[in-house]
Amino acid sequence: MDPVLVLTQRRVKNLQITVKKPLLFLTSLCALLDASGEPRATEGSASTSPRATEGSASTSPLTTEGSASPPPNIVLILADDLGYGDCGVTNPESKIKTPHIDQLAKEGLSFSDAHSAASTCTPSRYGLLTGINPVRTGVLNTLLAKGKPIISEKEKTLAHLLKDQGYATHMIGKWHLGFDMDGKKKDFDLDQAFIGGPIDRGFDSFFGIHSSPGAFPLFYLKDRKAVAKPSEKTSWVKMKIGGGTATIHGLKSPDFELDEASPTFCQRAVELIKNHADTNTDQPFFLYYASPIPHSPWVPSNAFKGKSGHGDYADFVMQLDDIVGKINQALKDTGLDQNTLLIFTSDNGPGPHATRLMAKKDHLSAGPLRESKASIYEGGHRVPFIAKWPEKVSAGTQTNATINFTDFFATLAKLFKADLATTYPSATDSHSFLPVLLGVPDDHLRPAMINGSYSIRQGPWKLSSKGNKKRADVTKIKTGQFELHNLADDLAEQHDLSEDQPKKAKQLLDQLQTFIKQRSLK
Ligand SMILES: [Ca+2]
Repeated sequence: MDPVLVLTQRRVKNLQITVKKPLLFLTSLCALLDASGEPRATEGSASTSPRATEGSASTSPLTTEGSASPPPNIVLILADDLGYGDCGVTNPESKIKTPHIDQLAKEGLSFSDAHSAASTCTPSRYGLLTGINPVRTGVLNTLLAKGKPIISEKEKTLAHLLKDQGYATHMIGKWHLGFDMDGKKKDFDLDQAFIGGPIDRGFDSFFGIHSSPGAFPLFYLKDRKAVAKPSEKTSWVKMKIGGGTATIHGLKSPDFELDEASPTFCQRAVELIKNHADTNTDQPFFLYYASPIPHSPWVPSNAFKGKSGHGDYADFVMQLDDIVGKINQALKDTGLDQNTLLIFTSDNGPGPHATRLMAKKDHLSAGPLRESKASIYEGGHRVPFIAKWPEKVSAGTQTNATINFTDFFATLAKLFKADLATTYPSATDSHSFLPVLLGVPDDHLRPAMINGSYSIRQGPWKLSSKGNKKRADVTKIKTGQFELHNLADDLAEQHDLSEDQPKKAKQLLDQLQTFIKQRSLK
């Protein structure tokens, strides 16, 4: 029998429950009775690599007796371009102090092998919210400022899933998944409602920006409407590839200042948490907090300028760290923290400019990993990932289980015993890691991960297109054009084993080519 089921059956015998809302109680009970997390093998065949969860799995709260809990609040903090080496929990050699992120790790479970759904903003966020590998549908490039909705109406999001479970669903921060531009205009029509954004993809409320923080025009969106029209000239300094800078000019709304955006978002998140606590409601909430930090432009507010001693980028990371601390503290202050699943992660690896500049300061933004943002190598998509949930997740634990952003959908679905295949069939590439999260002994057999059309990972083995170059047709590429790495021995992807292990290389290439042939592009 599934070990989770054994544990939960033991626990259910001793339930002492105050039922305020029968539906929510039923949901919670169902969640306790089914947390097995069977993988749905569609992205590739299941990995045979044993997963090893370090830490005190045996002391999981699920093993203790007590009363059933209502569904947890869920707060998902997504950093923008924070590297694997930019915080202490994943890089002890980091030159940037991140005490609040490190504290969060002490209060929760830290993943060392977590991956964003892609190595750039838009496809990563698409995969996170939908459970679809962006490669499957051809969402490979990051949107510029404007564009069609990336998430179709048929594709369900985490917000839809949670709304179906009775949650209030909120988003604050950077959307970057497009709006319906009506197919006529190149610019936003600020007099019209912004259709196809968060409010039309499962969220009850939205306050944020349309895409990257430096993408003009700059203005806040509240739900579907612009708060104020961009009418004032402004500029910011952009790093140029190959060195040097360029001043970018554009329009902003009178109420928008680049260095005030993140403090504004943080304040709204804290207020949302406190308001939720004040209403004393049984309705759980989901907050997707998509931070624009530390994506360029690096605009730390005055309180952080100069604080790191390593320049604007490091100062900006420290500001992000402070925001993580403020949100965590708001949950503690309200007492909501005990039954809140608080996730902190980053949408992709560090930006190339940040990586280059910080290296001069003896800081490796990607840590020990090869390359950075936009790369199929580990530096592009292996990200810090911390999960805190005091009632269910053991504090101060670590795991090397392999997870992908796309898996969050199935994990929550499993928590609520929602049937993924029938209720949310669009979440094709989502594989529950709920047992890993709950610290229940389990061989986490995540199927192969495919990244950027040109890389496939199964267990410790990873096959990547040589030189990280995009190919016109991956189905016609020979194994000789790929390199093979064993991440268990070679995390930095320095030793190509494709000639020593031709069968493994061929097997992975076959899997990759099969996936590419069978995918359905938008
Ligand atoms: Ca990003």
